[in-house]
Amino acid sequence: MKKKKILITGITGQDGSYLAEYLLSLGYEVHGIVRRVALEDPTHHFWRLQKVLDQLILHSGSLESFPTLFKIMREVQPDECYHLAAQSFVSVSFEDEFSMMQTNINGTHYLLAALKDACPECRLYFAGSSEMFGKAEETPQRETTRFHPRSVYGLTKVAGFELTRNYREAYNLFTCTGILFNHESPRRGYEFVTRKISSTAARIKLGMEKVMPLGNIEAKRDWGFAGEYVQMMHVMLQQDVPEDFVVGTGETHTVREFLEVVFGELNLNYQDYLVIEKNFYRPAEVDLLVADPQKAREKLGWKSKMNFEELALQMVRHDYDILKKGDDL
Ligand code: G4F
Repeated sequence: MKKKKILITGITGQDGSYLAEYLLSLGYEVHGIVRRVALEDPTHHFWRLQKVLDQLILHSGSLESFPTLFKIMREVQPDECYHLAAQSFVSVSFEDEFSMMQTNINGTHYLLAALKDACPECRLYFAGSSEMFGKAEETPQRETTRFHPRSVYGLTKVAGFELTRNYREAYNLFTCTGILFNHESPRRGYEFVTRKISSTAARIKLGMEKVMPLGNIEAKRDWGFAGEYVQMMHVMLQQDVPEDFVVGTGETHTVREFLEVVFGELNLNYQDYLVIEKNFYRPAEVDLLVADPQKAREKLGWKSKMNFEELALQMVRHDYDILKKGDDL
């Protein structure tokens, strides 16, 4: 039987790498779009894909170019496309709003247009975000909760969500959005708060660092394990009808609690190292996010397995073990 073909944008990131591994394990032919600079410097850009790199088919392309996306779509003719690529660090959206708007909104629009013209049978998953809820009007947040983004990043995700819905309705395409709450892992980028804490705590324990600089540690997030969440992306595209789903654990915790678990695991008291720095505060914060994943539970069979504490422990043990061996993170 012919292998199903998959195309992933953002394949070099945390979610892209877990998704690629998962889909290869299901027997798919996995293609990825990567920037030319990544192909020129694979050691630096492909570390998350090391396990499966030789099984992937990579195409040089950029979200900023409609012709390139169209050409790749036409040549690959994927059965499913997972659009994960984006500028995804919320803080940056306050510093470089215009570039984030450009990449995230136009990139999604170009990809949808390329899909419609070059490969309309392909099913598309768009990576939405709980940042779309922002200053949420109800708790927990579900698919029907009104969006009130608090950053340009959140705003670009709302635009992507609406574009995805509009292409579904206007052109009868199978396109849907997963509204994923924060999902972390040892592959998380170091700029995000969980990985910043796990890596810095490990360095402090080993005498390589002295302080833990942070911003608002009272912010609450619904944190789950990225390796599980990518499986839901796949399940969403196997439904009979395209629909949008919220995916999260249904639990919320503060950044402070994450600090406690991580530093506690290393027999340290985070208060001895914590330095609150104003520049890590955001001009507009999202104070509280927590998912109501009932729809995903009922229709997709979703249930998060790794809890908050296990996730934090997994991350800090990973970072500590690597640094202790003398390797760099
Ligand atoms: O780890 P964060 O930067 O993640 P954030 O902003 O919640 O966004 C992440 O999750 C979204 C899903 O809801 C994704 F769409 C998005 O792409 C990204 O993956 O910050 C978490 C919280 C914030 O409230 C922030 O103000 O931690 C607080 N925080 C406190 N000190 C800090 C810091 N965040 C960072 N990155 N660095 C700090 O020093």
